[in-house]
Formats: sequence, structure tokens, C-alpha cells
Amino acid sequence: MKLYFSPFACSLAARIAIYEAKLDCEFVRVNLNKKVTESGIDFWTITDKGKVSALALDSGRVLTENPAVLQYIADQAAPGSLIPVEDREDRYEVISWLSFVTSEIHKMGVYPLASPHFSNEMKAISNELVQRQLTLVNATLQNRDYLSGNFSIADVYLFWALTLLPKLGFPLPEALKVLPVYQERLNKRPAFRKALDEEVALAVK
Ligand SMILES: N[C@@H](CCC(=O)N[C@@H](CS)C(=O)NCC(=O)O)C(=O)O
Repeated sequence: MKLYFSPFACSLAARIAIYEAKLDCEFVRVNLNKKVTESGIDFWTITDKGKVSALALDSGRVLTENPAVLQYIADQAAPGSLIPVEDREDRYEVISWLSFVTSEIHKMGVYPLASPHFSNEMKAISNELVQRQLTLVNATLQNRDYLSGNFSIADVYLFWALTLLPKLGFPLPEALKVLPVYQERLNKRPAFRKALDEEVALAVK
């Protein structure tokens, strides 16, 4: 298995999930501006979306889209450790949160705030929208430690977004007091620490 990644892009969530799942994986760095891998391969030949996360399976299939990539990884882990097993109702709650994070927080918030193609006016709207979604998340986490009750890949994906937002100049509102506690809870997990430490080191290279 090979994960195409760029430091601190959303592929960081896949890296954390891979470590949580204790899977063997090769990591291939991609220059997202030039669409080329570290060894000079045209990234468009890997995925015609030109985006990470892209996970090349041993079969040769390349999976894209974070919710799919994260679910694949979770299904290779110890059953139930990163997503409830098939046929359980709460599996769909994890999928629901993955969809929420990808559409309402990642694409509505992190992506436009990080992009040079969005005007400051658009970024302000985006910031407002994402704050609204984070208020909902903060309220949810008041009664539980993790998004769907038990730890899952949805928490991994949300953690990435919460880590990125302040780095983009959009600190989390102080009123959302549960979010930093939640982040710290996740930050204590060895897989999170390992992935973050590695990407911090890679980001300065
Ligand atoms: N819908 C995609 C979005 C992936 C995405 O936006 N990736 C960003 C990094 S976080 C990217 O590769 N950006 C480069 C580009 O858009 O050219 C998913 O869920 O995986």
C-alpha cells in the first residue's frame, strides 16, 4: 500500500489512521503545486483528480476521497477499532460524521481558507460557515468524548481540520471550550503523535 501525501494536507488523516491501524505503508510525497512526486512521477498519472489523499492498494487500484480512503484503512484494522463492523447501525453514524467533516468543514472551510484562489471576502464567509459547524461539533462533544461515541476515523479527520485551521490564521473561537480538550485527548494517542512529529519534520524540508 502506498499513500500519496503532502505534509499537513488532509492526507495527514490517512497517515494517522494507518498508524492507528498498525498497517505497513509506503509514503510518497507529492508536490501539489507542480503535481509531481518526489521521484519525479507525474501525479496526474496516479490520479486524474490531482489531489491527495490517494491510496494505491497492492491490487493496483488507487482509492481517492478521504471518506473512502479512511474507511478502507479502518476496515484493515482490528475489527471495530476504527469503525464499527458492517451491519451495525453505529457504522453509519461514523460515515455520517465523515461526510460532515469532508463537506461542511474541509471543503467549506479548510480548503477555501488555504487556497490562494479565494478572495478575502470569500474567506470571511467560509470562516463564518466553518465556525457555525464547529459550534455544532463543540455541542456534540459536550456529552461524549468522540464524535460518534467511540473513537473512530471521523475523529481522525476532524482532528486534522482542527489542527490546520489555526495554522491558516483562523484560530478556533475561545467560546468553543470543548474543542481544545478533545484535541488534546486525541493528541495523546501515540499514532497521532508519531504522524504529527513526522509531518512537522517533513514540512520544514
Ligand atoms: N474531495 C477530496 C478533497 C481532497 C483535497 O482537497 N486535497 C487537497 C489537500 S487537503 C489537495 O490535494 N489540494 C491540491 C489541489 O487542489 O490542487 C477528498 O476528500 O479527498
